[in-house]
Amino acid sequence: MTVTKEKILVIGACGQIGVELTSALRQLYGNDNVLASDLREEHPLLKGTGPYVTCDVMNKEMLHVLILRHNITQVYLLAAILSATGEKNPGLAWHINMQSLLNVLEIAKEEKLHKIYWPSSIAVFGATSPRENTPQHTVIEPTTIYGISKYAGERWCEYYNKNYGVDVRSLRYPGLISYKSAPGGGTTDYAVEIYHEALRDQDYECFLSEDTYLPMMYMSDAIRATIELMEAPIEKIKIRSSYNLSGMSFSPKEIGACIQKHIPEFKLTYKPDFRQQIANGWPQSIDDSNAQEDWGWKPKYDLDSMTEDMLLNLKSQYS
Ligand code: NAD
Ligand code: AKB
Repeated sequence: MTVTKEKILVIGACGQIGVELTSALRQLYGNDNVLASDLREEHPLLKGTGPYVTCDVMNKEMLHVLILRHNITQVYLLAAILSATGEKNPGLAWHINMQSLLNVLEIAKEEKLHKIYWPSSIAVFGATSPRENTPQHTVIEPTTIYGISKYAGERWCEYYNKNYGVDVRSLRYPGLISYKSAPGGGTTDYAVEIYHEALRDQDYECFLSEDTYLPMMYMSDAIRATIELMEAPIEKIKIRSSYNLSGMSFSPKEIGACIQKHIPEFKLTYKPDFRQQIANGWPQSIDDSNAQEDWGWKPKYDLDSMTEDMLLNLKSQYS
């Protein structure tokens, strides 16, 4: 393949991360050099900002043709089934999360693509991992099908890097909080819903208990981390499974109190459902010293600054 400049394909571009990552990549590489794709219709925020195709990542032949036809050199694979949706249909979650990754890794190997990005999650950890400051290397026994698929995916990434030289890079994202595109069926989604409901009804019934601490991150930090990882010189990337990544840690009660500083009448109640059990098996906070040391990771947002920014941006959407 003779390509002189980077051409990027984002798969799952209409999801919570995809919309913002595609926009950030278009700013960096130029609109025409970032091809957005998804099963769904193009997201309104992407319309008019660059090329878009409908593509099912499970159809390997079509994906292969698309990559060749557009001279793609890098793929960001974001299509997946998240934790809560995955528990409702484990077979489908396993099939989609695994086969999508294998399709991309195999094409990357055959076509010698320059770089691949694939996100893992804090969901790889389970109840037998240390819950506070969970280290990079520790006991990893995930109990959700989502976590199992992410852990298996990490092993595949390392395997393709070590055995075939595929430059695949990965982050274990915490729960991500954003206002541009809605979250897609995760256990941490409450931390997005709560802002919408605080502004709409001043009332939110949380599906996790008040003291459930989870690792979280504001989307702009997650996008910056992704781009910094992908732009880092190859010799700095020492972990080829997936890097722990940390932003902040809080409970529903704490985020509620933070919102009440801006909306004093906001009322928060709790009705834990099946997602409580998923959250109970996940870490409360993450040790990301490998990411800090290897490629200089540092988050910017804490709970207060994120809340201020979320409310400011959502207020203008609701008015
Ligand atoms: P999302 O559900 O919001 O978006 C996924 C997108 O993939 C959707 O637009 C969906 O239409 C698309 N998709 C699904 N099946 C497809 C297929 N067969 N072909 C093409 N597209 C398909 O998910 P997200 O939150 O943006 O997550 C992206 C990635 O980041 C996933 O791998 C997820 O596990 C990971 N991650 C997300 C979070 C988070 O808090 N959002 C945290 C940790 C890891
Ligand atoms: C989920 O809750 O499933 C995701 C994640 C932490 O991977 N947000």
